[in-house]
Amino acid sequence: MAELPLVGLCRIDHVGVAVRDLDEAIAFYAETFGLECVHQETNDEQGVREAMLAVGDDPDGPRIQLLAPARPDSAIAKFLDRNGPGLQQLAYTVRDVEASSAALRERGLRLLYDTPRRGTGGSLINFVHPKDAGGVLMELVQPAFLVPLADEKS
Ligand code: V0V
Repeated sequence: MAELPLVGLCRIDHVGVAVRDLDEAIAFYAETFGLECVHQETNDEQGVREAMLAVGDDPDGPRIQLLAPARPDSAIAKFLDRNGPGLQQLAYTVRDVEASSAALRERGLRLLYDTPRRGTGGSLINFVHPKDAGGVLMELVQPAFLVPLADEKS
């Protein structure tokens, strides 16, 4: 039997937490847990305002990602309506999100996007449907430094 291709999960990239109000959540995590916000952006396609929090001193360590809805029809708004604030996703770093997605498709899992979309800080992302990953929304993240520039692709 042919071997399945490697999935290629390298490390935990971040843990995503749905929050109603981003600024309040950033302040809560800073004042209560001493976690510093190291990056903020709005992702229009995903309909989220997000903040990355560093945990400890490792500059490459896993982050906490606070996710607040930027519009009422977004995935985060729907999650908050259904569950309230809390853990929404677990994200893994991969070197090649297309290859990892293909490997998971070969194992019969549903990937949410046919081709990767833009994620935090210029990364490329895709997701495994939570019903195919033991009830966990699993995100694959190819960091920006591993995303080829447009003129390097060919
Ligand atoms: C829904 N379900 C979840 C879930 N969301 N289970 C665990 N964790 C979650 N986050 C369950 C839900 O309770 C239902 O279970 C079932 O899945 C519903 O499935 P569905 O009808 O197919 O889908 P929806 O409409 O509930 O949407 C769920 C998905 C949606 C995962 C398809 O949230 C989505 O497209 N997510 C990907 C995009 C995203 O999350 N963007 C925000 C982060 P029962 O009741 O049937 O048992 S953006 C981001 O992370 C960025 C930018 C980044 O990291 O760079």
